[in-house]
Amino acid sequence: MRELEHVFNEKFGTKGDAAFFAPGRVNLIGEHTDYNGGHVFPCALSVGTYAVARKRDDDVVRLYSMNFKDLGIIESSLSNLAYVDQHDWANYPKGVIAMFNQAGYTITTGVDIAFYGNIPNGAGLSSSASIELVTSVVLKDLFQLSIEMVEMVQLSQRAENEFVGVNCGIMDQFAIGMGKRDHALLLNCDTLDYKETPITLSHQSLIIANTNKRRGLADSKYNERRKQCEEALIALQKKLAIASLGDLTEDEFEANKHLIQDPLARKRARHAVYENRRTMKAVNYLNNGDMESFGRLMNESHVSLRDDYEVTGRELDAMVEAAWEEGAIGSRMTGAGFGGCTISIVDNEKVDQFIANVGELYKKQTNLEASFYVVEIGDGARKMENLQ
Ligand code: NG1
Ligand code: MG
Repeated sequence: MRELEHVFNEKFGTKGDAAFFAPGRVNLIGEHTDYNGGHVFPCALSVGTYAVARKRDDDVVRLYSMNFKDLGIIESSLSNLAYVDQHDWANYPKGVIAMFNQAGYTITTGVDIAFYGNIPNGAGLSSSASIELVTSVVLKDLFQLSIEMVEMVQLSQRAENEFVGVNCGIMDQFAIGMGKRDHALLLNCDTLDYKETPITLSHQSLIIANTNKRRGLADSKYNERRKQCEEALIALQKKLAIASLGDLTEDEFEANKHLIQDPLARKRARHAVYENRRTMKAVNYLNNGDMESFGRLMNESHVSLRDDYEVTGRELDAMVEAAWEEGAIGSRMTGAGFGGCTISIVDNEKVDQFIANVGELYKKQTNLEASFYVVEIGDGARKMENLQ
């Protein structure tokens, strides 16, 4: 943080007004359900993106990231905040400023913002949504906007959908905006109703394992899965008055699945329906202190993502199988899939051995080096302090 303040002074030649933070996120269960109107169960992490920012008196927007030093300061003007390919990461904060303006939260002058993130990049822990939300809290504070966090979450998602062009659901931005220390959020992605659920990890640890397999064609496959689910929904709507796959119970699905002609679309929809219900059940178990059953449903989630949704791949499967072998209470891929990370719940006394053995087993299977993080669940996006 102090280093970021220093970098701000050095790059922009003056002190920042204030410092801000937004976490990364990890999803415990409920995968590929957000855009299907189902439930997700993510939590905010203690790692994330820091920002130091200053309001300017002209209309210049200058953005700098310590994580992308090579790109230097990226300069735009408020009157011309278009997406620019070479601006790379800076399109996220630019998009947020543009969406605030579009929604009538007028950003009256330019800003200087310096960023530093300690989320492992491209691992599916949502560094992009973290940048979006930290930018949102910067704007709210510097321009004294009267805007609720939920709306900042929605504007951040729109920045990603409409400005950057990634057709993501609401989960990442919601978890990062609304997260609460030592809690996960059971979120209904249709209504945005949510419940903060305490995660009491007195005897267990949450471990993220990065496969260090790049996600490759993730975006196009992500959009393909979305399309197949939409197709399935339209077929079911011929008979059922439902708004999303999240509205169906398993039994209703089984009784009507013949309406979905394409066997692939049927499989994708089956995952979406069962995963949504599984998520609700899993959180019930957790509320009753039954971590074992919660873990078992995490495992079932992975199997469904592997066999029905087909978004895991060799690396994620190898990591999860190694975790199961090493006695994880539960282990599954997390995020979009095709690479990226897994999340496991492990007994405290096994953690060191778990990391060593899973790393070794994984390497044997894939020839890749895994990275491990023992996770702390932190608070959502916020202002940290005034600097003037
Ligand atoms: P990640 O792994 O952060 O790309 C993606 C979507 C989420 C959600 C999950 C699958 C983006 C930015 N986010 O997560 O909205 O659909 O996949 O559950 O694409
Ligand atoms: Mg992302």
